[in-house]
Amino acid sequence: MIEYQNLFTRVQLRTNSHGPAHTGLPLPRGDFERLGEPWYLYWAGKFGEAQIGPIYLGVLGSASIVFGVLWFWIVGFSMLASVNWNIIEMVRQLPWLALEPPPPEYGLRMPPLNKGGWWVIASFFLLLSVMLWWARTYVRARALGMGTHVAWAFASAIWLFLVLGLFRPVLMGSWSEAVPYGIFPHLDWTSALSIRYGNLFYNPFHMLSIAFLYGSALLFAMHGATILAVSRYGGEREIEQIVDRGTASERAALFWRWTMGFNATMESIHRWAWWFAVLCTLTGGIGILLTGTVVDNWYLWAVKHGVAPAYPEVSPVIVDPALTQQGASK
Ligand code: 07D
Repeated sequence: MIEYQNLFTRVQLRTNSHGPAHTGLPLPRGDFERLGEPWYLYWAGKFGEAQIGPIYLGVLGSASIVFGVLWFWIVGFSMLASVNWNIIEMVRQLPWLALEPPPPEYGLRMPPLNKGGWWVIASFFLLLSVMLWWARTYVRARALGMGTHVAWAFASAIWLFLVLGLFRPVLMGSWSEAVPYGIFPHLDWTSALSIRYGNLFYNPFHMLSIAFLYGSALLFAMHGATILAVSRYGGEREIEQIVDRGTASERAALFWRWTMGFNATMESIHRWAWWFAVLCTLTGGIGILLTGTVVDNWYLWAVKHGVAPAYPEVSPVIVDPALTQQGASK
């Protein structure tokens, strides 16, 4: 029986010795030209397709990159300024450096540049960049006659991004609630938010988000492993699987039916994957939006709703810190 080979013996398609490389489908009227002569990279061919380019940039892509670079520059130069413009120190301390949002006293007003003003400006540019990139995923999919599933999945991630940096700070009445730009500082922010609001583990939407995160990893592993396991029968070659039904996808399905009594189909596995990924950030965004706006202490919320047991009353009764004198003055 013929067995397909993969990875180590993969034939890398190179058309330049046989004619011009395929640049893709004709573009709709009004579109720009694709940029760049296609070229080939052997190692890219190990990870994906060996052909690099051409790329379509267009108005949305170009504008998104310009605003993204502006955001990156503002964050980078702010970090450099914070170490007295010393490049060596910037490299040494990079994981600890940050561009922080304004302090609480400014609320939602525009603070001086070095008191969070740069953070506001940088965030505005990042917002533009991300939204333009989203529009690009939508428009490019349409130009290819595709569905817009990638754009809507991306929109779910953008929902969490907007909750973290825009919707929740606005509802809380302060930019200081938003996430700082920086490697460890943004991690410290998550930790501080969790502690301030009574441990995010008790937030049911954080629980759901984790279930979908872990579920996505599990599904991805199962699907990836299944397809690789039948690639010796050409399982990863989608066209052959459609036009020449044979042993690969049927065998993959049978494996799961034998193993767990039920199997996904070639189509449904991708719907499962899409929903798990989308629901991770969708539920996550709901959880963060409720934190501090509707629920002030997730542990006490969980005790109240019978999710968590109360500590035995061997020590003084636990009072919501936000309701104490010290909490109220914060
Ligand atoms: C963040 C948003 C989309 C991003 C976009 C990209 C740019 C530009 C830059 C190229 C990822 C914008 C573009 C920025 C790019 C360049 C240069 C998506 C994001 C559109 N947690 N936790 C989650 C776990 C704890 C906390 C989600 C596990 C503690 C907070 C996820 C554990 C504390 C928040 C998750 C754990 C805490 C979360 C994120 C274990 C303190 C959130 C899902 C085992 C550390 C976020 C509801 C995601 C959320 C979130 C997992 C523990 C705090 C499921 C496994 C108890 C504050 N946590 N967590 O896809 O949604 O993020 O919460 O301990 O905000 Mg958590």
